[in-house]
Amino acid sequence: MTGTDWDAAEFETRAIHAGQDPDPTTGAVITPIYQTSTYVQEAVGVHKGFEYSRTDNPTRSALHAVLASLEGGAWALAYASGLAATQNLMQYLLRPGDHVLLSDDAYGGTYRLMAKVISNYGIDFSLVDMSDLEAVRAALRPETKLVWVETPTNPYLKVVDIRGVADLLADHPARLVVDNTFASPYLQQPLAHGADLVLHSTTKYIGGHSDVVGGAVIGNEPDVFESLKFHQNAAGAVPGPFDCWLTLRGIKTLGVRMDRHSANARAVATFLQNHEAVDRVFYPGLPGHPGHEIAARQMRDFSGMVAFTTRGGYEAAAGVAGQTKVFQLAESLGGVESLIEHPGMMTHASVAGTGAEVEETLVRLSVGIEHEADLIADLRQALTAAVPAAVSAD
Ligand code: P1T
Repeated sequence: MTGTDWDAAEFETRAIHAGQDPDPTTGAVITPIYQTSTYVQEAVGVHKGFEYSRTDNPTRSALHAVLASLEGGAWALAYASGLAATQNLMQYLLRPGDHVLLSDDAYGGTYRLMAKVISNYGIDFSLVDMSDLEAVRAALRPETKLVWVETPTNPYLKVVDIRGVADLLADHPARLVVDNTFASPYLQQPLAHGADLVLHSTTKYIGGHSDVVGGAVIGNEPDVFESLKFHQNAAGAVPGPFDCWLTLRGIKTLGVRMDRHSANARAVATFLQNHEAVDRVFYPGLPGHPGHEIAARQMRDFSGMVAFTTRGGYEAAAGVAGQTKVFQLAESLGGVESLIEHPGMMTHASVAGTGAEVEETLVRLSVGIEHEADLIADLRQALTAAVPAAVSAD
């Protein structure tokens, strides 16, 4: 199999081979890190397709090819971060006077970019609970040009019916962008459900090892690709060759990692649901979750993110987050190691006082691929240490 023949292969095979044929010069099995800023030209305007690494770089091209393949898109563009991708996309899609519908439960940095940067350029936005299709319909305006969906959402793990939102927009000029960071393309492919564009923070599951920051946009329309590439080259938020290489290496194991993340998260969510110090558990894989059926329809499995509220107020929640040992207290998610955080004080501090504010008793877990028994034992000891008074007082 060579080049485009990989299109016929299954996901796990494409993750390892698509865009990553052996190096034609040396036969190297792994795509080289083309750590160069520029390329010699044979004559003025005569070159091998590469002129300058802001515009194109062979390691980045390989990443583009595999990302497009995994999301079932015609093209992909990689960026220096998820937010760089978001900004480039918003700048390309929006003009003064336009309006945006943004998920009321989106990553705090996406909200901050919208509210504090993009809105300075005459662009209005509304926060909507996208899991409520009637609310989406009611919030749409003639001047809405962009509907920005996360599913599952960050941090409450709400599930949005991608096909349902796409159908609402069938006769509307707004583009539907799905931030697929929490699911990864292994578990969910939004283009197949009617999204126009997919966005990733590749920092998370796609990279998978907490060693690189990156972003990506994937789509089908050729003219969108040309314009977006123009905007990216004009603005410059590109990833370096080594970052692209780390992301390529992470992608090779995406399928096996996501299977394990999902299995561990299911076990952790079930444990939390039965623990007396826990008030509510948010995990789309639990049959009682309001979005469970939609998630089961549009996702292969339910991924590794779990959130819960503790009994006993802020001190209890912050105490649990501070007392785990296997779960490390840190922002970010999607790496092989388990992380715990307090969204209200950490990842979502920038939404305090807005319609997107999160509860002070909320704790978010990125469940890694360690052994399930160690993860559960760690949470049990932290809950026992941090919440005893609250539990016995109830
Ligand atoms: O961090 P960056 O690569 O720029 O990606 C931003 C981003 C975009 N979309 C979603 C759904 C995200 O979760 C993020 C980043 N999120 C975290 C750092 C976090 O801990 O939630």
